[in-house]
Amino acid sequence: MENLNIYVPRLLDSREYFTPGQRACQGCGETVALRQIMKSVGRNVILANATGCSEIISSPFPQTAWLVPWIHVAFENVAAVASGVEAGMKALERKGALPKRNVKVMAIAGDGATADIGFQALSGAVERGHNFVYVCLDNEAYMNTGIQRSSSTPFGAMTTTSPPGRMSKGQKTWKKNLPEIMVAHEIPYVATASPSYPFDLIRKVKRAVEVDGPAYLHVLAVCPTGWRSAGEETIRLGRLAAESGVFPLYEVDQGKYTINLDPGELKPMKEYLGLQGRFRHLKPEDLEYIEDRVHTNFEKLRAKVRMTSEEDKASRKATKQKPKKGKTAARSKK
Ligand SMILES: Cc1ncc(C[n+]2csc(CCOP(=O)(O)OP(=O)(O)O)c2C)c(N)n1
Repeated sequence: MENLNIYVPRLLDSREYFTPGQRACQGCGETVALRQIMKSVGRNVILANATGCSEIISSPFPQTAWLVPWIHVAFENVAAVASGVEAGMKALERKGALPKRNVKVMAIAGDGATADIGFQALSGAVERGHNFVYVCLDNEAYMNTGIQRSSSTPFGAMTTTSPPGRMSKGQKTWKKNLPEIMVAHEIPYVATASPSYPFDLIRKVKRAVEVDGPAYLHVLAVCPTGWRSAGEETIRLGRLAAESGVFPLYEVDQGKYTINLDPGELKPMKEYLGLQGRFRHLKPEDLEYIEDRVHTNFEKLRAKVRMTSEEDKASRKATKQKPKKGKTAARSKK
């Protein structure tokens, strides 16, 4: 990919729907992700955006960085609002009061809004089968309010509410596995993505928009302010997150798992965690402890790929073996 000017315009919309001039911190991974997401979605969309960095930095009255219809909603109800917009448009189209234009509805929220306060609304909206895309921008803490822990903060990380000290190693709990919780809802499409892999992210957004029914995208958003990392390391950190297995890039399309980046041998934990001041207090044995867990989880993911692959299904059929787990058929739009 030597000449980006020749290569990229063929794949990407040159127009911006999330414009420059917003007020994010230097090196913010979330804004890179939003720019890519919006290029992939285009303008035929209505966004519901929960309170959080993405909303704060993009909409200081009377300015806005959004060139598409955009609704700011509270922390806890972004999925409820998005599902209401989708249901409302469907009803109006049915009555002939609105022309059928296949407008997509998308909810955007941070990990605090998704994993904690807005979780109930998200579970309800996807369970009801609304045709919408939910994007969680995971910067792994409540960042815009001053770096408080969320249930998506990784084990050992320092935040203002999980400070390390004599009695503590920082965050005491393991990161809540939101993509897998969404898979358990049996929705048509779930994927993780990172702006450090733009073409992978853009493809996943297109797939999420195209499926009929709820789709969930979990996007890693490196946050130099909260992670205590250098702004110029943002893209590298996103790559290391995937290559170390901490944030595996995978998708579950109609129940079938695919790992989009399996490096074979996972990179050592210290390459990834070592670039972040929030893990500076951890000792080598702590890194080993985290690495063990990461490797176990990656193995589980590989096993799910095998279990849901066509080849495996075919061989089970041939030997008339029953699958170990229940049916993984995805919930489709009602
Ligand atoms: C019910 C409720 N609780 C708390 C807040 C205060 N608050 C606003 S944004 C925010 C943090 C949001 O965290 P996250 O969703 O991870 O977004 P980020 O700021 O990291 O982008 C909090 C706690 C609120 N607005 N409403």
